[in-house]
Amino acid sequence: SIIDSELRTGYHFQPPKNWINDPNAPMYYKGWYHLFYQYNPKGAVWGNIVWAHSVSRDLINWVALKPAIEPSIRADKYGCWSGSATMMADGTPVIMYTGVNRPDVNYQVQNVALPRNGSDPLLREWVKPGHNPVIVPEGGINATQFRDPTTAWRGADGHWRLLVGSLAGQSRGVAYVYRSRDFRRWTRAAQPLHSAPTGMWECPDFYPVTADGRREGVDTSSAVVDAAAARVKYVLKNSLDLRRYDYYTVGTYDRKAERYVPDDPAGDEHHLRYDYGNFYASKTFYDPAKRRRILWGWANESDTAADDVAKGWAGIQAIPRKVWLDPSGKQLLQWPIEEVERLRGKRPVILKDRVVKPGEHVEVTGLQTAQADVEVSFEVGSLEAAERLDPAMAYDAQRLCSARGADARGGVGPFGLWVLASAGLEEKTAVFFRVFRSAARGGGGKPVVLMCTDPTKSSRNPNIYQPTFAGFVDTDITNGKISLRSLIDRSVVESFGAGGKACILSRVYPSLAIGKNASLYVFNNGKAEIKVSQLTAWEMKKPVMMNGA
Ligand code: DQQ
Repeated sequence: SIIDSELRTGYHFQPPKNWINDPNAPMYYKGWYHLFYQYNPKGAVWGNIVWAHSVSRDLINWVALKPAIEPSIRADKYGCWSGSATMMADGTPVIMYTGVNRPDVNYQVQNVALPRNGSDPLLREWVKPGHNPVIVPEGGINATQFRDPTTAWRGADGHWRLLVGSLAGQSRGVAYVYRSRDFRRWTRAAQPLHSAPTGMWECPDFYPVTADGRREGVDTSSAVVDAAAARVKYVLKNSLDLRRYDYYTVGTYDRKAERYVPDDPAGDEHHLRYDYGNFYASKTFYDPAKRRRILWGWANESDTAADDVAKGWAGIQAIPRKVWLDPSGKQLLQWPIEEVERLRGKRPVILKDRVVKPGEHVEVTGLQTAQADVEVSFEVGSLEAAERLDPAMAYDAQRLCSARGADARGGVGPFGLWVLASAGLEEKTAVFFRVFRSAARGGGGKPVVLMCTDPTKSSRNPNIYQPTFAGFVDTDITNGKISLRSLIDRSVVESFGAGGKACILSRVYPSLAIGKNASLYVFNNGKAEIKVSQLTAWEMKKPVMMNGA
């Protein structure tokens, strides 16, 4: 049956049971990483939302503490929704979160919570000062679409600024700016930081990134100083309620006007995403211990709600990713945090210089792959056979991929991995590339790379939602080389194409390809021969996830 304990993830973050959604207020404090998240203490469906709290030394092994924030005041009686943490000048964190204060409609206000005891590195107790709520919807703001405050940043004037996501009119996503001197009295800036006709903006995130090719992160507030010394760009991310994807743009922040301007004027419509799969309501934080910016994101289930109730759990957090600006300045790069490599088993299976002919597939044997980390470098012999890209599909990777899935013979590709494959290949999830020749004006035959995850054969269970996910990879494949990494974890396939230029997380629910019966293959369904220059596959150990409440 679908309700198989073999489908529970091994190394992705999950509490022992119940529903989880958005990651909240990730931070590093006195040697510990903190993760809070939206949690239903009473079941495996969304509702009764509190802030669950876990702590870790390494972002991999976790101790669950008791919930940090639960409904207890008038301003959050009907829900403690998403929010973020900000480090005050003296090093103590403050959490700002959305409270729902009416039972009939989701009327939303913003509240703060403070650690009861800042000398406790685990920050077990949080108190809500009496002056809550600190921000209420007024001046024509839609009170039922007004939530998810960001981490605040400090301007040169010493005042704090933060964003609250909202919807103006029927369809305009908005990020309102609020300013405060003391984190207590907040006033809204006359103009929003940014807006676009994309529907409601949930969980905005706004942060600086170094623009000089370094991978180092920048503290959300220190950019004031850094902007002069190093070149800094800004990223604005919004979670689009209507589409359920996390979109971002890269741009500049005009501090004087308090506005953000995307570099690409069409950027708001161009839909760069953190992940082209199941990944939502994400949030970054600056990790001062390793001077990097880390991205957390939530991946929902794609089985039925009835399955979730039967399993007793729903929702996972994706493996935390380091994010930095691509040297081109046009997009971000993402890579699983290095700590995850500590879970790799000692003896990886390695394949070298293995040619995979058109129509051929090669099994990777000698290890268990239901819970594995696989890195592959491919080399395409010739791009001659690349299919012509239908201009009508040139901006719609997803449509292109569902029309030309893993089993549709192509020219250059589809080639890639079959993961969580059953012995007779009745079940398999394909993660692959397909190279097209651009027919677009000026595109002049330029190779266009599509990355795709095709789960349409992932389970024999008929009641599963199996969406194909895809994105274009902005990489130069003229030398024939491209890489792929997949983190496979029983019901998760989390893949990174071309060194993190495109990422796709997919949830799958095999009925045969579970536990020891899950296999891994390299496949080639194109006309062009491909070569696996190197494939390294590791079994992944289970981290410690214990209860410390
Ligand atoms: N989830 C929270 C909201 C947020 C949404 C409620 C995004 O604060 O807008 O659980 O998934």
